[in-house]
Amino acid sequence: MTKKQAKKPLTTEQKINRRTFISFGVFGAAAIGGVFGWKWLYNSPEEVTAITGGTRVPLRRALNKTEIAVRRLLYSEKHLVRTYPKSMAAKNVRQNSDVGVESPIDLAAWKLQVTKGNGEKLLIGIEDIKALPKTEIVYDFKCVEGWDQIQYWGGLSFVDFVKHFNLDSETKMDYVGMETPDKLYYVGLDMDSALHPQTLLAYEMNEKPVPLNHGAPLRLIIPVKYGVKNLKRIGSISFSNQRPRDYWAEKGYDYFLGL
Ligand SMILES: Nc1nc2c(c(=O)[nH]1)N[C@H]1C(S)=C(S)[C@@H](COP(=O)(O)O)O[C@H]1N2
Ligand SMILES: [Mo]
Repeated sequence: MTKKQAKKPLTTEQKINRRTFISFGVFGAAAIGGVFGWKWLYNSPEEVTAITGGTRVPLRRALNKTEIAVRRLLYSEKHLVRTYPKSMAAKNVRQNSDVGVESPIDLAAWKLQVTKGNGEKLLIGIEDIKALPKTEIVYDFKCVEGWDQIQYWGGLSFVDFVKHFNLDSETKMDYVGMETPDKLYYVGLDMDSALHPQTLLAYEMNEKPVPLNHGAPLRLIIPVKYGVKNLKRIGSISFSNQRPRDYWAEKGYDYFLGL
Protein backbone atom coordinates (compact mmCIF):
# COMPACT_ATOMS: atom_id res chain seq x y z
CA MET A 1 0.00 0.00 0.00
CA THR A 2 1.88 3.06 -1.22
CA LYS A 3 -0.87 5.55 -1.53
CA LYS A 4 0.36 9.08 -1.89
CA GLN A 5 -0.63 11.00 1.21
CA ALA A 6 -0.32 14.39 -0.50
CA LYS A 7 -3.35 13.68 -2.65
CA LYS A 8 -5.55 13.65 0.42
CA PRO A 9 -7.14 17.07 0.94
CA LEU A 10 -5.98 18.78 4.10
CA THR A 11 -8.39 18.97 7.01
CA THR A 12 -9.21 22.38 8.42
CA GLU A 13 -7.04 21.66 11.43
CA GLN A 14 -4.08 20.76 9.22
CA LYS A 15 -4.58 23.98 7.26
CA ILE A 16 -4.56 26.01 10.45
CA ASN A 17 -1.44 24.25 11.65
CA ARG A 18 0.25 24.88 8.38
CA ARG A 19 -0.59 28.58 8.40
CA THR A 20 0.52 28.90 12.00
CA PHE A 21 3.80 27.27 11.05
CA ILE A 22 4.28 29.67 8.10
CA SER A 23 3.39 32.70 10.22
CA PHE A 24 5.88 31.73 12.88
CA GLY A 25 8.47 31.13 10.21
CA VAL A 26 7.97 34.62 8.76
CA PHE A 27 7.89 36.14 12.22
CA GLY A 28 11.07 34.28 13.17
CA ALA A 29 12.87 35.40 10.03
CA ALA A 30 11.84 39.00 10.67
CA ALA A 31 13.03 38.72 14.26
CA ILE A 32 16.38 37.26 13.22
CA GLY A 33 16.69 39.97 10.55
CA GLY A 34 15.84 42.55 13.18
CA VAL A 35 18.49 41.26 15.56
CA PHE A 36 21.15 41.24 12.85
CA GLY A 37 20.04 44.66 11.63
CA TRP A 38 20.20 45.99 15.14
CA LYS A 39 23.63 44.45 15.70
CA TRP A 40 24.85 45.97 12.43
CA LEU A 41 23.57 49.38 13.53
CA TYR A 42 24.94 48.90 17.05
CA ASN A 43 28.38 48.04 15.72
CA SER A 44 28.40 50.89 13.19
CA PRO A 45 30.64 53.82 14.08
CA GLU A 46 29.21 56.53 16.26
CA GLU A 47 28.66 59.82 14.47
CA VAL A 48 31.14 62.62 15.11
CA THR A 49 29.63 64.67 17.88
CA ALA A 50 29.09 68.10 16.45
CA ILE A 51 25.71 69.33 15.37
CA THR A 52 24.05 66.21 16.71
CA GLY A 53 25.71 63.49 18.65
CA GLY A 54 25.40 60.07 20.15
CA THR A 55 23.76 57.98 17.48
CA ARG A 56 25.17 55.65 14.83
CA VAL A 57 26.28 56.99 11.47
CA PRO A 58 23.80 55.00 9.30
CA LEU A 59 20.88 55.92 11.53
CA ARG A 60 21.75 59.61 11.48
CA ARG A 61 22.18 59.48 7.71
CA ALA A 62 18.71 57.94 7.39
CA LEU A 63 17.22 60.48 9.80
CA ASN A 64 18.76 63.41 7.93
CA LYS A 65 17.64 62.09 4.54
CA THR A 66 14.15 61.54 5.94
CA GLU A 67 14.05 65.09 7.27
CA ILE A 68 14.96 66.51 3.87
CA ALA A 69 12.35 64.31 2.13
CA VAL A 70 9.60 65.17 4.61
CA ARG A 71 10.40 68.89 4.35
CA ARG A 72 10.09 68.60 0.59
CA LEU A 73 6.65 67.06 0.98
CA LEU A 74 5.38 69.48 3.59
CA TYR A 75 6.73 72.82 2.42
CA SER A 76 7.22 73.98 -1.08
CA GLU A 77 10.60 75.69 -1.18
CA LYS A 78 9.50 77.29 -4.44
CA HIS A 79 6.77 79.17 -2.60
CA LEU A 80 7.75 82.83 -2.69
CA VAL A 81 8.10 84.98 0.40
CA ARG A 82 5.85 88.04 0.38
CA THR A 83 7.47 91.19 -1.00
CA TYR A 84 6.70 94.89 -0.41
CA PRO A 85 7.11 98.18 -2.27
CA LYS A 86 10.52 99.87 -1.83
CA SER A 87 8.80 102.79 -0.09
CA MET A 88 7.99 100.49 2.83
CA ALA A 89 11.60 99.49 3.47
CA ALA A 90 13.14 100.64 6.76
CA LYS A 91 15.64 103.50 6.49
CA ASN A 92 17.27 102.63 9.82
CA VAL A 93 18.02 98.99 9.35
CA ARG A 94 18.17 97.08 12.58
CA GLN A 95 21.52 95.58 13.43
CA ASN A 96 21.92 92.46 15.53
CA SER A 97 24.72 90.21 16.71
CA ASP A 98 28.28 90.44 15.38
CA VAL A 99 29.99 87.08 15.76
CA GLY A 100 32.68 86.83 13.07
CA VAL A 101 32.13 90.42 11.93
CA GLU A 102 34.35 92.08 14.52
CA SER A 103 37.79 91.01 13.31
CA PRO A 104 39.54 93.60 11.14
CA ILE A 105 38.93 93.17 7.42
CA ASP A 106 40.73 94.53 4.39
CA LEU A 107 37.80 94.98 2.03
CA ALA A 108 40.09 95.56 -0.96
CA ALA A 109 41.78 92.20 -0.42
CA TRP A 110 38.59 90.24 0.31
CA LYS A 111 37.83 87.25 -1.90
CA LEU A 112 35.04 84.73 -1.68
CA GLN A 113 36.51 81.25 -1.42
CA VAL A 114 34.39 78.50 -2.97
CA THR A 115 35.32 74.86 -2.48
CA LYS A 116 34.04 72.67 -5.28
CA GLY A 117 32.96 69.04 -4.90
CA ASN A 118 36.35 67.82 -6.15
CA GLY A 119 38.22 69.98 -3.66
CA GLU A 120 39.19 72.60 -6.23
CA LYS A 121 39.04 76.13 -4.83
CA LEU A 122 37.76 79.24 -6.59
CA LEU A 123 38.62 82.75 -5.44
CA ILE A 124 36.03 85.27 -6.52
CA GLY A 125 36.35 89.03 -6.17
CA ILE A 126 33.44 91.32 -5.32
CA GLU A 127 33.72 92.99 -8.74
CA ASP A 128 33.13 89.63 -10.47
CA ILE A 129 29.98 89.24 -8.41
CA LYS A 130 28.76 92.80 -9.00
CA ALA A 131 29.29 92.39 -12.74
CA LEU A 132 26.52 89.77 -12.88
CA PRO A 133 22.79 90.61 -13.05
CA LYS A 134 21.47 92.07 -9.80
CA THR A 135 18.37 90.78 -8.02
CA GLU A 136 16.56 92.94 -5.48
CA ILE A 137 14.09 92.12 -2.76
CA VAL A 138 12.04 94.06 -0.22
CA TYR A 139 10.70 91.65 2.38
CA ASP A 140 10.06 91.15 6.07
CA PHE A 141 13.31 90.06 7.73
CA LYS A 142 12.59 88.01 10.87
CA CYS A 143 14.84 87.36 13.83
CA VAL A 144 14.08 84.51 16.25
CA GLU A 145 14.58 86.97 19.08
CA GLY A 146 11.18 88.39 18.24
CA TRP A 147 11.63 91.35 15.93
CA ASP A 148 11.05 91.79 12.23
CA GLN A 149 11.54 94.62 9.80
CA ILE A 150 10.83 95.28 6.14
CA GLN A 151 14.23 95.58 4.49
CA TYR A 152 15.57 96.20 1.02
CA TRP A 153 18.51 94.13 -0.23
CA GLY A 154 20.23 93.70 -3.57
CA GLY A 155 22.77 91.23 -4.86
CA LEU A 156 23.48 88.16 -6.91
CA SER A 157 20.84 85.47 -6.58
CA PHE A 158 22.37 82.21 -5.39
CA VAL A 159 20.83 80.41 -8.38
CA ASP A 160 22.61 82.81 -10.77
CA PHE A 161 25.80 82.42 -8.76
CA VAL A 162 25.92 78.61 -9.08
CA LYS A 163 25.00 78.83 -12.77
CA HIS A 164 27.68 81.39 -13.58
CA PHE A 165 30.47 79.62 -11.71
CA ASN A 166 29.54 76.16 -13.04
CA LEU A 167 28.56 74.70 -9.72
CA ASP A 168 25.80 72.48 -11.14
CA SER A 169 27.24 69.23 -9.85
CA GLU A 170 27.70 70.83 -6.41
CA THR A 171 24.00 71.70 -6.32
CA LYS A 172 23.20 67.98 -6.51
CA MET A 173 24.56 67.70 -2.98
CA ASP A 174 22.31 68.06 0.06
CA TYR A 175 23.83 71.06 1.85
CA VAL A 176 25.70 74.34 1.51
CA GLY A 177 28.00 75.61 4.26
CA MET A 178 29.02 79.26 4.67
CA GLU A 179 31.54 80.73 7.10
CA THR A 180 32.90 84.15 8.00
CA PRO A 181 36.56 84.73 6.99
CA ASP A 182 37.66 84.27 10.65
CA LYS A 183 35.44 81.13 10.89
CA LEU A 184 33.79 82.35 14.08
CA TYR A 185 30.26 82.30 12.65
CA TYR A 186 29.03 79.65 10.28
CA VAL A 187 25.78 78.28 8.92
CA GLY A 188 24.59 75.11 7.22
CA LEU A 189 21.77 75.35 4.69
CA ASP A 190 19.71 72.68 2.96
CA MET A 191 20.23 72.91 -0.80
CA ASP A 192 16.52 73.50 -1.53
CA SER A 193 16.55 76.69 0.55
CA ALA A 194 19.89 77.87 -0.87
CA LEU A 195 18.49 77.44 -4.40
CA HIS A 196 15.25 79.19 -3.53
CA PRO A 197 14.79 81.99 -6.12
CA GLN A 198 14.80 84.70 -3.42
CA THR A 199 18.10 83.69 -1.83
CA LEU A 200 20.79 86.35 -2.44
CA LEU A 201 24.48 86.92 -1.97
CA ALA A 202 23.78 90.53 -1.04
CA TYR A 203 26.21 93.40 -1.61
CA GLU A 204 23.66 96.23 -1.36
CA MET A 205 21.33 97.41 1.37
CA ASN A 206 18.95 100.27 0.49
CA GLU A 207 20.77 100.61 -2.84
CA LYS A 208 24.15 101.28 -1.20
CA PRO A 209 27.03 98.91 -0.46
CA VAL A 210 26.27 96.76 2.59
CA PRO A 211 27.75 98.55 5.66
CA LEU A 212 30.39 96.74 7.74
CA ASN A 213 28.09 95.97 10.66
CA HIS A 214 25.55 94.41 8.29
CA GLY A 215 28.10 92.12 6.68
CA ALA A 216 30.22 93.95 4.10
CA PRO A 217 31.27 93.20 1.48
CA LEU A 218 28.92 90.22 0.95
CA ARG A 219 26.27 88.70 3.19
CA LEU A 220 23.63 86.08 2.80
CA ILE A 221 19.97 87.04 2.48
CA ILE A 222 17.84 83.93 2.67
CA PRO A 223 14.23 85.06 3.12
CA VAL A 224 12.83 81.54 3.71
CA LYS A 225 14.83 81.39 6.95
CA TYR A 226 15.13 83.24 10.23
CA GLY A 227 17.82 85.92 10.63
CA VAL A 228 20.37 83.60 12.25
CA LYS A 229 20.94 81.82 8.94
CA ASN A 230 21.56 85.11 7.08
CA LEU A 231 25.33 85.04 7.53
CA LYS A 232 27.05 88.43 7.48
CA ARG A 233 30.50 88.78 5.89
CA ILE A 234 30.73 85.56 3.87
CA GLY A 235 34.30 84.29 3.61
CA SER A 236 33.79 80.82 2.23
CA ILE A 237 31.17 78.59 0.65
CA SER A 238 31.31 74.79 0.46
CA PHE A 239 29.01 71.96 -0.57
CA SER A 240 28.46 68.55 1.01
CA ASN A 241 26.15 65.65 1.68
CA GLN A 242 26.82 65.86 5.41
CA ARG A 243 25.37 68.67 7.44
CA PRO A 244 27.89 71.51 7.58
CA ARG A 245 28.56 72.86 11.05
CA ASP A 246 26.12 75.51 12.19
CA TYR A 247 26.73 78.02 14.97
CA TRP A 248 23.23 78.07 16.43
CA ALA A 249 22.40 74.42 15.75
CA GLU A 250 25.45 73.58 17.90
CA LYS A 251 23.78 75.56 20.67
CA GLY A 252 20.57 73.56 20.32
CA TYR A 253 18.51 75.50 17.76
CA ASP A 254 16.67 73.67 15.00
CA TYR A 255 19.00 73.01 12.08
CA PHE A 256 16.64 74.29 9.38
CA LEU A 257 15.12 77.35 11.03
CA GLY A 258 12.79 77.82 8.09
CA LEU A 259 9.78 80.10 8.07
N1 LIG B 1 28.57 86.76 10.87
C1 LIG B 1 27.39 86.84 11.50
N2 LIG B 1 26.26 86.80 10.79
C2 LIG B 1 25.08 86.88 11.44
C3 LIG B 1 24.99 86.99 12.84
C4 LIG B 1 26.21 87.03 13.56
O1 LIG B 1 26.26 87.11 14.79
N3 LIG B 1 27.39 86.97 12.86
N4 LIG B 1 23.78 87.08 13.46
C5 LIG B 1 22.60 86.63 12.73
C6 LIG B 1 21.36 87.09 13.30
S1 LIG B 1 20.82 86.33 14.71
C7 LIG B 1 20.59 88.05 12.71
S2 LIG B 1 19.07 88.43 13.28
C8 LIG B 1 21.08 88.77 11.53
C9 LIG B 1 21.08 90.25 11.79
O2 LIG B 1 21.52 90.95 10.65
P1 LIG B 1 21.65 92.52 10.73
O3 LIG B 1 22.66 92.84 11.78
O4 LIG B 1 22.03 92.96 9.38
O5 LIG B 1 20.30 93.02 11.17
O6 LIG B 1 22.37 88.39 11.15
C10 LIG B 1 22.66 87.04 11.26
N5 LIG B 1 23.95 86.83 10.69
MO1 LIG C 1 18.59 86.92 14.95
